[in-house]
Amino acid sequence: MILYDYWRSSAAYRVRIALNLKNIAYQSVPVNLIKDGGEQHRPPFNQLNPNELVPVLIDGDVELNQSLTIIDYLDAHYPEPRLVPRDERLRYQVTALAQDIAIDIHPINNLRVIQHLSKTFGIDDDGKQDWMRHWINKGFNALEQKLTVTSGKCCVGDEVSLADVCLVPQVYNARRFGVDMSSYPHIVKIVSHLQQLDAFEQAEPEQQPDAT
Ligand SMILES: N[C@@H](CCC(=O)N[C@@H](CS)C(=O)NCC(=O)O)C(=O)O
Repeated sequence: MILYDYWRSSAAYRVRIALNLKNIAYQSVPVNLIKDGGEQHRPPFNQLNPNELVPVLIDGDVELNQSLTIIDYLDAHYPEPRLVPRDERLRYQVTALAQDIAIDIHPINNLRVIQHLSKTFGIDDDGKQDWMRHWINKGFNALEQKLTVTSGKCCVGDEVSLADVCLVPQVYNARRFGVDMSSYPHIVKIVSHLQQLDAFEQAEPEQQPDAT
């Protein structure tokens, strides 16, 4: 399997965690999102994914983008451990939490959004940090409340799921942009537990070969 990856990409970080949890060996192909304007915008990568976003996963003749779709594919073909539970109630809890992060929080904080804020609207570094923190805090406030109901050691009960796979990279981003995590005790406790697991530790941005 080949993963088009970038060490600081939180969407790619989700897929790295999922691959590690399922013990799937893969080759990482780094796509530098920053250097010379970003390799994602040039061939060969933009021919592979016209969205110009990582991750992309290749498994034989299967080519997939979108981290949640990639993880859905992995769950179907490499079912142990399952990241989306079969139980209907748990499944909806897990997928809603994962989408709260991957669909509602993450996209508005993406690199291309931040670059557009500065290039088109002249927003300075303080303004960009403020934007990031605002939207992460808005999402985390809701998430924290939901986790008081659903969580055990993990986001939903004690089993690692897709929600955890999305949470850890989002908290990495939050810390990177100086979000005060003291208002989110459930999130902090869950992430402390998950970070001790090998699959999560080995997927950390600073552990990746292209980390600078
Ligand atoms: N919805 C996509 C999001 C992918 C995405 O936003 N990737 C970011 C890194 S986390 C990216 O490649 N950004 C490049 C850019 O903004 O130019 C997924 O879940 O895979």
